[in-house]
Amino acid sequence: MSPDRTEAALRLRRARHVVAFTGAGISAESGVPTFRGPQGLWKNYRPEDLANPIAFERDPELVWEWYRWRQSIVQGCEPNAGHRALVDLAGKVARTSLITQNIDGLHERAGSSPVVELHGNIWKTRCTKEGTVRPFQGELRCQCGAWLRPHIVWFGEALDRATLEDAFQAARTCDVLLAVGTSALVAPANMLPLLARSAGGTVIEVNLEPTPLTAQADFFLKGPAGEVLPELVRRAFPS
Ligand code: BJW
Repeated sequence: MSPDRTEAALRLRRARHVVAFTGAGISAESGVPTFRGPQGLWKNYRPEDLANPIAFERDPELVWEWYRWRQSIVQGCEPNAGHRALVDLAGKVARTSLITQNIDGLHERAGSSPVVELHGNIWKTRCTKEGTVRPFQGELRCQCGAWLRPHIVWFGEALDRATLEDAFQAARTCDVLLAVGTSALVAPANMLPLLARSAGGTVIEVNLEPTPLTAQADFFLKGPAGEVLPELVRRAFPS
């Protein structure tokens, strides 16, 4: 392990409150496509055509077709060693907060609880008229007759205020924030590592490549989350 990794592991070991802030990259090794980059979902689909409320108003069936296709991908995927390392970590630190931008539900399936889902969940629907949130059960219309939509935060939509405030508070008060597999491009979620850093917390970034966050992170651990995270947790808490 490089000196950087040793020092990062030491900070993790000393931490009393750790925030794990994850993005699409942590699920990539499970087979869930990321959004941006050469293999990204949005190489083939323009987000502005599908992931926004106007697109849904224009053509709900087309948007649902895209989400049903993505559900079918996620359904065939299993949590990987990166997800599991965060479950292990939670058993070793006094307090952990798992905050994800992912909508795939793989953290829960790995055994993490609670999981703060900033951008919603692909397995939930919301009635466009009544606002009721329910598990997805195949139907696209509510009993009231209105369209159900994926319970996902699209571009231009506000994140749930209380959820976001709790996430900000966790970032402000943590000793270490692990930013894993996110391009750190999408606001307001990308503010979390910066809040942690400006409140005196240590920011450890895990990614295949540098991001706009890298220059501000204390540590940049380059590599796949499914390898870097288990190694980091093992190093911080040797049994
Ligand atoms: C690995 C790896 C491995 C790979 N190991 N690493 C101009 C116009 C319009 C809007 C805006 C604008 N400028 C700013 C905005 C705001 C906008 C925004 O930030 N846009 C930016 C793109 C510029 N934000 C919003 O619109 C948000 N809402 C908002 O601001 O509301 C304001 C408001 C306030 C009050 C009232 C009303 C409104 C909402 C954002 C919602 C984001 N939703 C999405 C799509 C959901 C739909 C869907 O899934 O179908 O959520 S966007 C998409 O990006 C998705 C993700 O959660 C999010 C973040 O992506 P993430 O996770 O970082 O993935 P990638 O693919 O970008 O990166 C993967 C990374 O992993 C890479 O770095 C790889 O290297 C790495 N990696 N394999 C480790 N194995």
